[in-house]
Amino acid sequence: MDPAAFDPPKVGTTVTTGVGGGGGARAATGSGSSATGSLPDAGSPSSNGGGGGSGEAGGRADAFVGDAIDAPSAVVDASRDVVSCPDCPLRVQYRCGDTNATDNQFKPQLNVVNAGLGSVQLSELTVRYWFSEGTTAEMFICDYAMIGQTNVTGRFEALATPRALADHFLEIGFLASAGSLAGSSATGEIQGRCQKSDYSPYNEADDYSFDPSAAAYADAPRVTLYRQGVLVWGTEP
Ligand SMILES: [Ca+2]
Ligand SMILES: [Ca+2]
Repeated sequence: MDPAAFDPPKVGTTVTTGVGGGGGARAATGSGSSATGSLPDAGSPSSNGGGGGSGEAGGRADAFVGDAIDAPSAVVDASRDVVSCPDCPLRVQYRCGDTNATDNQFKPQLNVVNAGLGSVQLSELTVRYWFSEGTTAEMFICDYAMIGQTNVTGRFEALATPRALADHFLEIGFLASAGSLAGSSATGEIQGRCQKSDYSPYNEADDYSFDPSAAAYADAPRVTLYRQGVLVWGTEP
């Protein structure tokens, strides 16, 4: 491989100390990324904006009951009624990039879909992948993104009160340079990788968002999506 062509994998890395950690990396504007992907096989949204009845409304009905929630940083947008919205115009698809639940990394791979007609600034959107893991500092690396890996940020946050199957989340965000996500389009693949600063192993078997059966991109309500901080897709733990 031509070393000059090697794209350093550390670009876009954010290291945090576990609690409330640092902000997203402010990397330089990315490598000639096109605006949005054209949705290859990743469950393309229908052009009429319909969600095809994903049948998740029932499964998500328990979203907002149950254990005491510690000062949620996002609230439900009542005007959107996301709990019963099977055709939410914004949603997250997930593929498990690493099914080994006990090695020293986890690799959520994501595709953010806008099945609506209007465009959305990607910088308004954040994605949370929920997991349980102690206090060791962690690193996020964006291995690849169709929209340009340097446009993707990642940070970790510890929950003040752990929830079922989660005491942290990885929050993926987008720099303004990521541009907008047009209607009836998607970001295309975003390949994340997370490791602890000491490279010690994870136990992913008890992680809320981990789904080793997700061999292909599919709607993933356990990976939550926010627009300007408001939950618009999925169910928090
Ligand atoms: Ca793993
Ligand atoms: Ca865990």
